[in-house]
Amino acid sequence: NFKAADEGTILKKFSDNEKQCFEEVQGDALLPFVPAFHGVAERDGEFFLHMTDLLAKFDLPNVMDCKMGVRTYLEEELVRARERPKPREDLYKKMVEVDETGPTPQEHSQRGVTKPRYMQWRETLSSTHNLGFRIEGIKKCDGTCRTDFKKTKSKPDVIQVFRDFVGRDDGIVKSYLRRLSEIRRALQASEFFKRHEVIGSSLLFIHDHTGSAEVWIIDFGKTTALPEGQTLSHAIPWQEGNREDGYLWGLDNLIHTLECVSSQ
Ligand code: 4IP
Ligand code: ADP
Ligand code: MN
Repeated sequence: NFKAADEGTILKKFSDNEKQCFEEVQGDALLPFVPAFHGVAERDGEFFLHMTDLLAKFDLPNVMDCKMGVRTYLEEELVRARERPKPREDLYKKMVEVDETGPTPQEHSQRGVTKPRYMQWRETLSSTHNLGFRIEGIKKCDGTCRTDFKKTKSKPDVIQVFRDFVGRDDGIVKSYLRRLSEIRRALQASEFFKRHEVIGSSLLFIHDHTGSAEVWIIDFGKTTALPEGQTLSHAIPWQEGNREDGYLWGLDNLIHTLECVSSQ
């Protein structure tokens, strides 16, 4: 999905939706927390979004991707699955790999689960449902990569993963917390945030041995504008039809979780 590009930049596989978000965020309060967008680029007949490589300034960075919100799929995916259920074998296999007993007897016999069913299962197994965010992956400075956080659900479990990620460095935690409260303030001032349903977006945590620590808002692939005049609170529970994403509720839980990391 990604390609290296000129010094300090990367290319992400083109999506019209994400391009639109990058354009709408220009001039918004969120701009300082989103990778700089350098337009659309073409390579070998394929289109990409050209953006700043957030890792470029770091020396052997440690990176964590936290997917934000209580819901990780679009309401329209739910409607579609209800009207015309399309059981998928790839999602069934991914489910079985994590938990043999995940699929219902019917899903076992058809060897398929629908997309929202898979996504909801992922949400309740991980911390998405109970905390409003989840750890998707971690890449450490030594090159090791971990994405086996599908069952990391409880707050103590998440604290443990964060503690390992920061190497028990309180200075890093403090910097992360400062940055998160800046992001929180920017979100509350943002017109873009008010008018968009933010689904599947992540906060990218990056730090290195020099003590640099930053958090960035990434991935607008499934962030969608609301109809004219409609806004979201991002903090009240989701009920089908209200399009709430729980982003701010998740951010508050994330901040509180990180506060627990430093206090021990
Ligand atoms: C993946 O599940 C992720 O949720 C993907 O989201 C999602 O793509 C995939 O849906 C789904 O199978 P696992 O993380 O358990 O592998 P992301 O791209 O944010 O990682 P979408 O397109 O919904 O974002 P499919 O339909 O691409 O399989
Ligand atoms: P996807 O839509 O495939 O989920 P993301 O935008 O979430 O793509 O990016 C996937 C991963 O790529 C992130 O977890 C992060 O590690 C890396 N990444 C994304 N954008 C950037 C960026 N601007 N600079 C550096 N790394 C990035
Ligand atoms: Mn993503």
